[in-house]
Amino acid sequence: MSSITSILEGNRLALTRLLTQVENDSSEGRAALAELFPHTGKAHLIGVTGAPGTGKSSLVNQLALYYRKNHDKKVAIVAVDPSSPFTGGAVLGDRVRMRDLSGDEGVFIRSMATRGSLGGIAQKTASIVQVFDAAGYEIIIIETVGAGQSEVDVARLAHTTIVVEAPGLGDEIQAIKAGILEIADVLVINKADRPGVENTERALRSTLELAHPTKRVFRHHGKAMSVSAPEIDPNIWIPPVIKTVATEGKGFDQLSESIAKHVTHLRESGDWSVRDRARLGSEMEALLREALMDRFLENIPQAKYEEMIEKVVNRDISPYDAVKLLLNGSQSSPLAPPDGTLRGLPGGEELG
Ligand SMILES: Nc1nc2c(ncn2[C@@H]2O[C@H](COP(=O)(O)OP(=O)(O)O)[C@@H](O)[C@H]2O)c(=O)[nH]1
Ligand SMILES: [Mg+2]
Repeated sequence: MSSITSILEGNRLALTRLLTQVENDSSEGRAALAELFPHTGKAHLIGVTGAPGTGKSSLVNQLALYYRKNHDKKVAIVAVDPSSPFTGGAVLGDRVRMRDLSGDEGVFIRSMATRGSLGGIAQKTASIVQVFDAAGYEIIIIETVGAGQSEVDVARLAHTTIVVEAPGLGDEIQAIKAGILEIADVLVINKADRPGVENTERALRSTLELAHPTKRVFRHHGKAMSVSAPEIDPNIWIPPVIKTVATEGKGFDQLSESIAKHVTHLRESGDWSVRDRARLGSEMEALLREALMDRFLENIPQAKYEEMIEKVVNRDISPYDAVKLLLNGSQSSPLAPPDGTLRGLPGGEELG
């Protein structure tokens, strides 16, 4: 039986092996990804992001358990967080909680090594997610630590992005950046058992109101009328605010209900395909950039490249001129290789 067939049939050993190949960006991995790709596009990708310590890993655990118990869905967890219990940096309590999920054949947990460039991590995460999707995991939860660009990258990858906040993380305004709210489809205040929940909720709702006004005032026959945003446009999604206690499994009925509503919204508004297209488009673009750069560097001797940087550093020429010289100076144009293939792309030979 081919390894592809094993993956499609849900063989865990074959899956583990392939995930490693994909993470190492091996040629076997790339070939398998190309073969598996037609089987993808079925899973619901849920991103979970937020500051360290807000309880993301605990929440992801509980959410996975919830989908197992109440929906009997196959769940994969991809943790892109150096402090995640899944990545081995676990305190004992986290390991104990992990026991809830281990031994369940319907759950697969994979942690990502976080070395390498941010772009590289996003690319690998996208590939890993494709493997799980093809292997029949219906819910794929991606946990990333809230650290700027990685949040945005995950939001781009996921259909539904959950932003996790928690009370008592110092200055509320600091914790609740407007930028993070822009990517949130569902807002969670975890640790709702802790003091200060009301403050966090108030701060969150007022920031949210700025980003997504829920009421608009109209002048109608000289009278001011307040109309709620969904009445104006039913396609507008206003992120709900859900309170959870991840350590006790509280609030997960409401959380899963909000997630389900978001899926319905994505389907009905057409945003599901819009997001799918944007995600695959940016993945393709990243691969294209990488392939073009590889090909370009192949045609330019390293010494020449270094020499050009030197000239720019000495202010002899501008970066623009350096690029122009490098592009014109190569033997063959990097855009038109003699063998007509795009090297470095999975299945590149088909692109001639
Ligand atoms: N009191 C309380 N503690 C929680 C809750 N959720 C998580 N924790 C604890 O907060 C700490 C950080 O949780 P973790 O899931 O690792 O957070 P992460 O860094 O965001 O992934 C752990 O000690 C958890 O047991 C909660 O709802 N209430
Ligand atoms: Mg974590």
